[in-house]
Amino acid sequence: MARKVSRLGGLALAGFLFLSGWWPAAAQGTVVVYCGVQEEWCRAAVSAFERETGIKVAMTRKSAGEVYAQIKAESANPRGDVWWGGTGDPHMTAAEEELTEAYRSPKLGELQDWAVRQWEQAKGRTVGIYSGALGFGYNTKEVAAKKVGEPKCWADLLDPKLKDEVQVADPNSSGTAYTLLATIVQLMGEEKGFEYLKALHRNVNQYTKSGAAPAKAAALGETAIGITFMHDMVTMVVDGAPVKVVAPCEGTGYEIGSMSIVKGARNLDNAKKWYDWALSPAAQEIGAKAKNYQVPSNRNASIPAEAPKLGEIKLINFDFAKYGTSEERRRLLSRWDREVKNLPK
Ligand code: S7P
Repeated sequence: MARKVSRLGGLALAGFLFLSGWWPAAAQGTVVVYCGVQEEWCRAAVSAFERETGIKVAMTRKSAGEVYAQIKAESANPRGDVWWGGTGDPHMTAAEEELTEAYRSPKLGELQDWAVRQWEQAKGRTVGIYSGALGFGYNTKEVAAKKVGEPKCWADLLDPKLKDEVQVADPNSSGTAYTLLATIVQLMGEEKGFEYLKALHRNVNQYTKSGAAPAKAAALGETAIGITFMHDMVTMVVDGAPVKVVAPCEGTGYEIGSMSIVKGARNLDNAKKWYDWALSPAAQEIGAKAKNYQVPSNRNASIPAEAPKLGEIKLINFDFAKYGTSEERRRLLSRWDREVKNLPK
């Protein structure tokens, strides 16, 4: 009798641990996802995956540079299984530092060339899941009130009338802002590029942690101009904000949003299931339903009508291999910290 009671107690305890999420991950069939896209898309993807596979997902949303730093800090005792989304450069850096696992998905053959190139350059440790161009957006009412012409070029953001009216993220935490840094250096050359960034600093009201925050601030009129990926500004337009999206006239950089499996992932099989699923057309089409308008990497996924047309934007020949290396990333970020971030205005 006593043994029966204690067995029932054990079952009750197991049930409680299962329901409260304390059951060991492998036994419960879970996967830990570090998500780099916008929260709404992260949540929509998690619900769809859980519904379709029955695998429970523990998800945290963070900016690209933050996920990279977290995976590096946890490398002796990995906690995450998959890093899904976020700009490709820190995924490339993590690949070079062997913080992530090589994997050939059966879906690889369905992907656009740029997505496969990312996988090849990273020796299979990361893969492209979407693409999008960098640009800026402005609040039409705020810009009109400042009596400046409609900004069309990077150069226009230096107008002294825009003092404290431009917002962009900090490239240490944000993949968007690191893309800006690498874009300006490639577009103008490093010395002229840093001169530009120093001049821009005079007009910057805040370096935010997350890359998309300036889009929300521009939509609310908290800043006249926000530098973000163009698709993040499009989301504001779709929501009815008085925002105009600009592809800078001098040309601009772009991202290959990426996905990697964490080296030493505790739930490796489920991580691979997420990875294969995330490369499928249906999974990639969830982005647009959550008002995220990147270009998906699966050739069979439909491109959202709202997505900025990459073929019509003057894109630079972005050197993802170079700007994704640890050395270049460290060097550029420390130069930016030294010469730009703390510059008095
Ligand atoms: O909002 C979507 C998106 O712009 O976010 C990712 C990117 O890493 C931005 O976040 P952070 O700048 O905060 O890192 C992009 O990959 C993606 O297109």
